[in-house]
Amino acid sequence: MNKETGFTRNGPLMDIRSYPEWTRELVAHCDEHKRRVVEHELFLKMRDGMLPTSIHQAFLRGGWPVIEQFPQYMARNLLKVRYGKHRGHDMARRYLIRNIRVEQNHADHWVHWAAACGVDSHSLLHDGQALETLTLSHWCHQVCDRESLEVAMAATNYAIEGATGEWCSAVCAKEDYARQFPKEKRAKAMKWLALHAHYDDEHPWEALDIIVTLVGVDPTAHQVAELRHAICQSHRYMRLLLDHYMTQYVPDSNNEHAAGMVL
Ligand code: HXD
Ligand code: FE
Repeated sequence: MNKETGFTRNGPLMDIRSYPEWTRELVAHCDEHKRRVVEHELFLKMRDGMLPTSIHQAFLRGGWPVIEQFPQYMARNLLKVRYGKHRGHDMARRYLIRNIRVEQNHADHWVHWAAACGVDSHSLLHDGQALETLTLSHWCHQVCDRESLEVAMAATNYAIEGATGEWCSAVCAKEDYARQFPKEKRAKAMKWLALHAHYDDEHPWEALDIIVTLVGVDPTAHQVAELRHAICQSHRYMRLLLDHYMTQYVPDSNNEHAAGMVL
């Protein structure tokens, strides 16, 4: 590694000022795309407990392929790692192995969330999917299969998990959503959301730290452009999925909007 251009973070993990100037510009640029996901109407309606049942259930089904496959995207990236090759590789190795294990439980929590919303696991696992929602999972496979460790981690662990932490926090910011579930079923139904809603969730920052360590303080314009494209592309595909469901939006006439009402 060229010592002149190598990056070792000195400041706090979750402070953008701990990263080189190019990183700050990248994050600022991509945040605009992330915002259009996090503040999407579907999530606002979900937060307010006003998402029609059919859209709510379709969203849970449509999100499933990415949930199910997420550890596999990470496994593809783990295959790119060479122990001792570079400090960034060693950091990625530790992060990916640890988080593949963590994601094992997340798939179960999503299944429980869907069940609490009236989506049985058979239909979750086997029903056909709209093309507009499959594109996110296809993109994740493509980018993790074909692109470098840093670009693929930027698209998945940074972009998708980063935006997800924020939309989950938004949905959990008020009690309205949780209250739709009967008290005795609430904790189980809310587990996936609650786990991803930690506003201080370190995962995307850890991914960013690894990405910056891999490319260093002085990447080429091409490297930065590739990272920017991968991150924004993930946000665009997330939005495509959300837009697809909201095109079907018609307010429930009898106010039977809530997840709990499905039960
Ligand atoms: C969003 C729909 C528009 C898909 C969300 C994907 C979130 C992936 C989060 C990752 O930690 C995997 C998981 O199951 O928890
Ligand atoms: Fe997760």
